[in-house]
Amino acid sequence: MSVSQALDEIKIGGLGASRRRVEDDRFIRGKGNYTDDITLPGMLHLEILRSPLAHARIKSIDTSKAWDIPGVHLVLTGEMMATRNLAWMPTLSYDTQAVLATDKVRFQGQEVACVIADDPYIAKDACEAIDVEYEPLPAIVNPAQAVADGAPVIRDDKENQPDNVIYNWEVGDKAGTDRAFEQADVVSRLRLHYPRSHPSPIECCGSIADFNRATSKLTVYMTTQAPHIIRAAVALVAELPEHMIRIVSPDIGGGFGNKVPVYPGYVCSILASILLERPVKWIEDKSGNLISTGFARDIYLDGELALRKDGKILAVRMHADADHGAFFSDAQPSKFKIGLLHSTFACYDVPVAHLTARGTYSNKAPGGVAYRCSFRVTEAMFFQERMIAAAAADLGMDPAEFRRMNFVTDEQFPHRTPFGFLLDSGQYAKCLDVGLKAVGYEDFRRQQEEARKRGKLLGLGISTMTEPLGAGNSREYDILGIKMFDSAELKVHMTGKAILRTGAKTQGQGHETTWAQIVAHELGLPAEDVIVEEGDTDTAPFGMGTYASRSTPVAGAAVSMVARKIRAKARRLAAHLLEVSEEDVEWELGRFYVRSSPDRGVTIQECAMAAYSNMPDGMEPGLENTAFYDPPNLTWPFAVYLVTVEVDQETGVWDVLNIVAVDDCGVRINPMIVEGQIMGGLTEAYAMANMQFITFDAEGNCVGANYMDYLLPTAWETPGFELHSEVVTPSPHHPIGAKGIGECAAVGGPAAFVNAVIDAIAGTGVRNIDMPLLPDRVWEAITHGHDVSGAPPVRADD
Ligand code: MCN
Ligand code: CUN
Repeated sequence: MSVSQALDEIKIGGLGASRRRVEDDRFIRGKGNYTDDITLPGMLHLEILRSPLAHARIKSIDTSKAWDIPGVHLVLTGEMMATRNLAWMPTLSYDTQAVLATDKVRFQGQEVACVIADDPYIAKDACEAIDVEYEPLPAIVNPAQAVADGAPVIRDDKENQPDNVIYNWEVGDKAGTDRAFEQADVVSRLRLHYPRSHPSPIECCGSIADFNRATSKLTVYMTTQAPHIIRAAVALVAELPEHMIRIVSPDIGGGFGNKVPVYPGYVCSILASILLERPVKWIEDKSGNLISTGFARDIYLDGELALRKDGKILAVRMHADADHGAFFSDAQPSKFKIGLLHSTFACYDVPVAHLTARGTYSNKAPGGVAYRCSFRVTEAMFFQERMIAAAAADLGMDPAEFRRMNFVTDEQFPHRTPFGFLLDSGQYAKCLDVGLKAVGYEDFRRQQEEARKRGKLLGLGISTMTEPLGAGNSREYDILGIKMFDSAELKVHMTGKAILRTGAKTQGQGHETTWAQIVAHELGLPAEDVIVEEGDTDTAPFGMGTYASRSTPVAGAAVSMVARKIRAKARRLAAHLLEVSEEDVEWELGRFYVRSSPDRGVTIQECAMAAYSNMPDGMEPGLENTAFYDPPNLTWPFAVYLVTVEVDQETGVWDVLNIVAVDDCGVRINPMIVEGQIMGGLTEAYAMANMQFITFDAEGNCVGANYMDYLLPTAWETPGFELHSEVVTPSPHHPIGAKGIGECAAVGGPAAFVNAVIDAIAGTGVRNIDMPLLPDRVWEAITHGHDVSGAPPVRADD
């Protein structure tokens, strides 16, 4: 793009414009329309009774006192759900999940019963009036307990499930990897636990189901990141005809993966509305959200690198033990049981690798994937970068140099990884150079030496990452057999104003702003003339929703493609208006002109008017179209994050001195929004590394299901960031060269913080401290010179 073209684009709010977020007008003024803002005539309220125990047999449930409370309309139990075949529902990972418990409770906070009443307070009181008699069973809170001899079988509801193992899975070349290890000069090993973490968006989950007996239509307003998938799931589970189901995602107050899964509350509100023929609203409270929904991670990683003395990586060997909680309900679209964990080491040129993974049940809320993650890529990159740091230390090599010598080089793209992924493009060494310069690498190393002499601990952590973003393509990715692609529909009105709808669903990412910018880029219409709508299955074209930072790679590409279809028709209209043949018409941003006399031209707006008022003979009127986009490959953004810290030896408290981020996500549609995504991700990364403590004791009690332990950093705690955008490697297969960015900093960030703290205490012999790096853990590591595990169960004195 020439400079004058780029300036023209900025003028109309096109590609590269840091256009202000149009959605913020209503958000900042308190005029958003969230699920809980919606009130329907005659609406009732649903509250859920949750299990206080992690594992127990249900001996009896007495709901009589709850029914007697004035204002109560319905009390639902598992037994009643079972009469409609709804006590259990299928999960997206081909398991089953209890909607309301029947035989047993399997995690603390599990849904046992629910009450529908005139208001939420009556419903809550009535929940407390329900008597449940439990017979406690021993609880399992980690994979080692799950597979121990004599472990109680959590899923005794299932046939052919004699133990707690969900799957054993492997990928890669075992024999080749074994051979490479035999030839290694040095073998470096690391084990760690990536703790449970929780997306905790500001808005909790909720739904309003409204079944209209007269029309037989079910409308559900709900907090979902993927409305069309929910419509398909409701059609299957509730056996309702698909065209009689309308799912509407209004404004969403943050998703972060929390709003991908299907929760029992949604199902109960739908059934209650069908039974009562009135709208039923369920809005989760904060502790309900923290204890029962969408956990992520909880994985034990153990790996080895085979290394040559000079630093070349010869092979990677890795084992993962994933704790999925009581139900295998991963909402991920790949056929790989462990998600995309095997994207690990993708940015390094590793000749051969082998990964094994085992998934187990435990007495915890279901979880595994889904917190700014692209399905375990977060764990993959964390392990990779912690392992790289440990290996560099074992070799006595500079960690930056060690990375550089093992990177996939610019000439190697497209690059096939040993686990089978195909990397599209990147300039890894260049990003690293920008980062090292920005952080003042050499200088910092000198300061660190000097500070150490004075007894002060400074550390620098590097994390580099690449991430497979944009599920699918449809050849390899599907959900319950529905192929992964996405869509956009563009209607250009006669005055040149337009409405764009996509199958994605923004939850704060800014689609209403950025999609209009893509249309502006493709058609030359000012972005402000394009409104964007998502989230209503009755109006939006079919799409798979927003997660895995797939919106830009897939729905965003569909926006480009539909705009190009519109432009192709506009060209025929222009030829007609200019009275020349189509071949003689040239395009520049917003205008067609005659090649031989550039002064003779028509604007895109004139073409729009002609589509309704002056079309050539035989042409179908109107200027509307739809595009479905099936990407040929994932997009692979790259990033380098560098963090410097100071650790206080006396207390184990650590402070961040500096954070430098170099992100290459290809062409940036809106640089300001991209920076916002990176800052948000780094804030979450910092929170996970530093302060977010949520775990389990030996009885399976969830410790930290509150914002006193599971801290959300505010502007006060959050360090400042220095962001760099000078490296741009377009994705070769994306229509505008954009790659995803939404998760990168949350994926790659955590290792930079941990590496910095471990670097600061180098010399103590400590290889690992599990996140969160709470002061007592860091203090213990320094004082006793040993690794500190954060694996549950927590000790009684914690
Ligand atoms: N963008 C851009 N140029 C690029 C890439 C992206 O301008 N090269 C813009 C996009 O147009 C979009 C935003 O950046 O406005 C994020 O785009 P993308 O990377 O495509 O990610 P998605 O829109 O698919 O968002 C999903 C991603 C995920 S999976 C999680 S989890 C997460 C995240 O986004 N949840 C979020 N960021 C979040 N940000 C907010 N505010 N709220 C959430 O719930
Ligand atoms: Cu994995 S969390 Mo986001 O993909 O919705």
